[in-house]
Amino acid sequence: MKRHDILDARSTMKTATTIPAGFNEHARRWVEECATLCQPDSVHWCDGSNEERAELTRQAASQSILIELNQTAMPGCYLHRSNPNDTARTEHCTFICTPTKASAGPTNNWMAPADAYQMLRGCFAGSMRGRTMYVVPFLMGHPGSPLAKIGIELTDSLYVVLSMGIMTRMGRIALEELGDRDTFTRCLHSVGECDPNRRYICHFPQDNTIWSYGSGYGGNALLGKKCLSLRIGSYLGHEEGWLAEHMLIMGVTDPRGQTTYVTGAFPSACGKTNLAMLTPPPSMAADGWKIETLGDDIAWMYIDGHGHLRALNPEAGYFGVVPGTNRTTNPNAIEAMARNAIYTNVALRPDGTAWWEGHDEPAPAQCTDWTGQPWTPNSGRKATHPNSRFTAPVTQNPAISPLWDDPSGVPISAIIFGGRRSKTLPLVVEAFNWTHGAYLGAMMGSETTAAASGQTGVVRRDPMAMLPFCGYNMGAYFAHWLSMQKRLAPPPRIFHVNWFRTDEHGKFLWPGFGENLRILQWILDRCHGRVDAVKTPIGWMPQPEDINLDGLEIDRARFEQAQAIDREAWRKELSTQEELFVKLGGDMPKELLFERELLLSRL
Ligand code: OXD
Ligand code: MN
Repeated sequence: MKRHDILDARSTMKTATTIPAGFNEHARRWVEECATLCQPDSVHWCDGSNEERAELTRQAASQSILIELNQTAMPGCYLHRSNPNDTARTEHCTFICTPTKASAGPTNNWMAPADAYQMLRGCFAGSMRGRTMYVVPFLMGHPGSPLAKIGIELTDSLYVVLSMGIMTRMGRIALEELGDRDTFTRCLHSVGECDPNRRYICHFPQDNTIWSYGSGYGGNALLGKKCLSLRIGSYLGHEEGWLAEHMLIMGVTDPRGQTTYVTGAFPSACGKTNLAMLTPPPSMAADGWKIETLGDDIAWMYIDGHGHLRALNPEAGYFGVVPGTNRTTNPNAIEAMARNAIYTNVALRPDGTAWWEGHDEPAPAQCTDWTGQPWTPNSGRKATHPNSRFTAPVTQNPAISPLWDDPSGVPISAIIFGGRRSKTLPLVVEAFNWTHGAYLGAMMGSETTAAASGQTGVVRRDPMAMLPFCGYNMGAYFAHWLSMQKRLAPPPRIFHVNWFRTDEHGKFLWPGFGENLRILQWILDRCHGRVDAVKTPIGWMPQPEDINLDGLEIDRARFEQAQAIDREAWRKELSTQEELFVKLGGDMPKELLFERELLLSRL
């Protein structure tokens, strides 16, 4: 069943609607087809205005979809409690529906498009009875940019509408960009009955279509983010010669006043938002070091007319993890979420303010937990869901880059890969060249924590942090990365970092957070040819005296421990990479197989 065949001739749209100016004929016809299928009681066409936001917020509050927080302490802030069965992305329910299984590749779940449409049509049929269908036009990327993508999301969730209003450029701005074209991503979403056994997030790259059913969670339901900007985006990037990446973008200004831009890919729970918003340690701030955020989750990267890699953030908001965020770990995030933010699944204090584990203030004597139950510190459970989130406009981040809104993006000097690894991986290493760098990214992994799985030290391979987000065959994705090199003059340098290495007592060897700027300082020095490095079997590594440890409690010996190469552990590391190589089989580019052989022989 093709998406344009969804109209069932026997049914008619339940409510005739007046279509506001700005929606073109293609949009109108498609909305009508979807309304015929989903049978909403009414259709609301969003214009993205402040008045509309105020009215929809009022409605959401009156329907208890949003709970108004204390407006003196947290102006414009609301709390949303999700269904407890719907608090995270569901990778096992996420499908890439390409004509052949091979083009989705062995790391993605696959369904044949015709089967997926037929099955989902059954889910969506009548799913919006008694509800309103909201028509949400949105823009990912900057108005006027050739890379910008327009989507229209149809949803029955007011939480989704209000969140899309923060996370994207939503409303008329998107329609103006679309004009009378048909080239918008058709995003159909219904929370349905919110049943985990009837939850499907399906992508149809060839149809420029996303159908998501049965979940209201951000990554499953705000379809501009992971679904469009990464899965459909990476597919388009492969077709059109650019990259859609799960990366932060930041500018680092040194005491000379020179700003250098870097991107970084880290799997979830490795501190990507914290790094993107890093606050320099006082001694470095006094010297003139400064950080500017361009993005904390997604980077679209293309090669400009001079052969330079440039990156831009297609989003307009942050959807950040709340627990552990405080004035010490991330003061910029605290400022960004202080107003006009939607909090999901945090705790509510008696004074109407939000609280979470890792808040600046201690646990309240009593409060209401994320599920709406009374909670005290003796309850024996957390007050906040570990994946509770804030949604806030990027412009509220005090460290926002003045270039965040520049459609041409920023030139990238370094790409940083990283994971959470207690052993083996050093604090920082630089790749020998682009191909070696792609290999470091392809072999990236992160350890599961004891809290999450009961098994510490189990490495999940997450190539370039894209395992859940690559919209096509991972082997073809690696080949696409490798092929970029010939068009880059010169390619950015590639680094691998690991903030999480521990000593024999399980203590972190490196303090992390703002102190990570010291490692960025070396990365910048390398980019600008200001510092030498030591050639090791795994890549270029800093001479200890070239890392600025002034004012840090850790000494040179500890730093060297964080950098040590344990050859035996590396050989084991290489053998555990085998699994991914075997899984990708013949799709794995020969160059990466060769890099692995070379590393083995160097070891
Ligand atoms: C993620 C996110 O899951 O950004 O990676 O929400
Ligand atoms: Mn992410």
